[in-house]
Amino acid sequence: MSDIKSKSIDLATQEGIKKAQDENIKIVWDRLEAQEPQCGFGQLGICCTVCSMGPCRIDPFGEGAQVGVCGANADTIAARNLARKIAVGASAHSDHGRDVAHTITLTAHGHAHDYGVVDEEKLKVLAEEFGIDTGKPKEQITKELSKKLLEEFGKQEGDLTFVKRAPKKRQQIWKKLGITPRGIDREIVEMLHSTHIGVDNDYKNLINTGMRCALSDGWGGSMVATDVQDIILGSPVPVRSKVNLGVLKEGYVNIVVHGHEPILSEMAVKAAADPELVKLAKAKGAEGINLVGMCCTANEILMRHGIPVAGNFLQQELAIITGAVELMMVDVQCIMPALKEIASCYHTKLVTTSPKAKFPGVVHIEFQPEKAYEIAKEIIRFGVENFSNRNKNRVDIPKHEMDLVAGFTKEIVFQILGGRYRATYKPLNEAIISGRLRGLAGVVGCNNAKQTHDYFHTTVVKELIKKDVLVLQTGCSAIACAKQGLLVPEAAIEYAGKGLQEICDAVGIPPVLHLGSCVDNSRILVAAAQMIAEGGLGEDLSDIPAAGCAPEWMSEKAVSIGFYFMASGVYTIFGASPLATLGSKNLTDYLTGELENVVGARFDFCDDPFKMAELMIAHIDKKRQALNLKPAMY
Ligand code: BF8
Repeated sequence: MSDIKSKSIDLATQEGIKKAQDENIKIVWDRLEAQEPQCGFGQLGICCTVCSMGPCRIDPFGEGAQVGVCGANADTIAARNLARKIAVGASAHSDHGRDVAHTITLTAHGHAHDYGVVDEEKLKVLAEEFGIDTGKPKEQITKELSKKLLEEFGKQEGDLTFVKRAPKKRQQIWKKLGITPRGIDREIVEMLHSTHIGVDNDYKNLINTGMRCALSDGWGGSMVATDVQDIILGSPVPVRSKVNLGVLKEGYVNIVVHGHEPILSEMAVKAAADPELVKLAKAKGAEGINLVGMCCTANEILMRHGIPVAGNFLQQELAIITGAVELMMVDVQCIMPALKEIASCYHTKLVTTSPKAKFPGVVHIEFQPEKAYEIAKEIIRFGVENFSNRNKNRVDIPKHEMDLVAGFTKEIVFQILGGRYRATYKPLNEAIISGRLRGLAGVVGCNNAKQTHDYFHTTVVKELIKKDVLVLQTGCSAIACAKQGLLVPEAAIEYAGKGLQEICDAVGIPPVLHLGSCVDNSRILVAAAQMIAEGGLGEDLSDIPAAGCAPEWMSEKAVSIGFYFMASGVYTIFGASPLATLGSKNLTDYLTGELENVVGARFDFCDDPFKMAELMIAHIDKKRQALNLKPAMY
């Protein structure tokens, strides 16, 4: 058990690992062990597979080869490798955004009847931003807006429309550096082109291109995804729910939705409550249908419907290992290839739904927005019919679950904090100005099997709220903290400093606010921009007493997120795995030092969550000083 405790601090996860061991099923931590020692060149970012004269590697000790066959040195190789990660991460978020934009287009033209405009207010706000006359009928606005949204992806001239949401000063910085994002697809293509053999050999220029590519994600693809999802699926409002593997229910047909794009999972939520399917479940001997989420899809349906969350990234295999999951439906991103093998050890049906993400030999029921509800019903029915195949003797669901409150958006957070000012950021700004609130922190990102699961997220967050820093979260990081009871208003009493406690008490919010899935990091960008517009906290995002971190990051999307936060002016720390740049001292020094003079923010790498919180707090205090604010009150 001591070995298990080093893998995760989460009790449900520990029990799941134990069950896997007892049943001799290999899971992510076993596979990591089998990979060790991992490739040192890869870890340092100095292995190059860009062309077939390689693979080349640079000797980090300075004795062997210092350039690849083409002449690329460590700086070029490490920067190119990093740049490719940014491009892939940005492409994942942005392609998600495109699919959502495609769905609203189909809806506007009457081809996707299961969707409609749910948040008309937001539709109009967006339409105005895109220069559409909002006096027209809703249907016409939707048609015109959806066309313009799709055009953002292939835009050949001009900047992305959402760039205007950033403070003027930030826009000027981007312009001066030539990193204002243009078409979303264009930035990703240009980034990839730059990394082809013999194109960009200047590591600083590669990072410039990388920042522009990442900005096209944060202020482009991800922002489109978030805003359009709110329009067609509804904008979240605070909602209570439960989290952790204990949300799986023994007597029920358990369906897990896992992945990222909420277009299908939204329909699955409805289909799971369809009387015909509930009746079928009862006829099969179940008490009903229990739909739960995993990873970012979980965050989406949690935010909008209060659907319970079964877990974060490192728990996906463990959900199946409970023996109680009839069906896991997946779409795109963060779905472990190992799931096929794990599911085959149980009765669980794994179902892929995206033409972009298949497994050989796994049932594929392709999702089409035109037949959304029908397809969702087909998948849920498949799960219900599988209930009779469950082996009751192998069912063991960890009893651990925790309450949480989610559903905060840039509008809701600040409406709530607005108090009598309602819907203005003034009280939030004033709380920071007065020092009752020290500042803000975005704590986001994944789990990583190399780190003790959930420990880094929860430790850094506890340290921050103790020092009166309001924490904004998304992704698997939010799920980690929710499992440890940090996402309920009562957590303020136990964990928050006096100033933050007073605010949480007054308005009834948790000290840690769940803003949604990873594309919803765009909500944090816009909220910060609106704080600048409110006044009193400087002229640029880099002036706000705020910092960001991804304590347990692993995915390329996290790299893109880190880059767009940093390029927006937010000091950002990556957790235990540095960005695989350490093989190039020049590049590492640039990212962690000189960039601050270029773009007003820089990165840090840190493998100690206490130290990470200290660095963030020191940065917040430095920003307070620069604004001539009084020191934090408590
Ligand atoms: O988009 S936090 S492990 S699930 S990449 Fe993946 Fe990381 Fe989780 Fe969501 Ni984000």
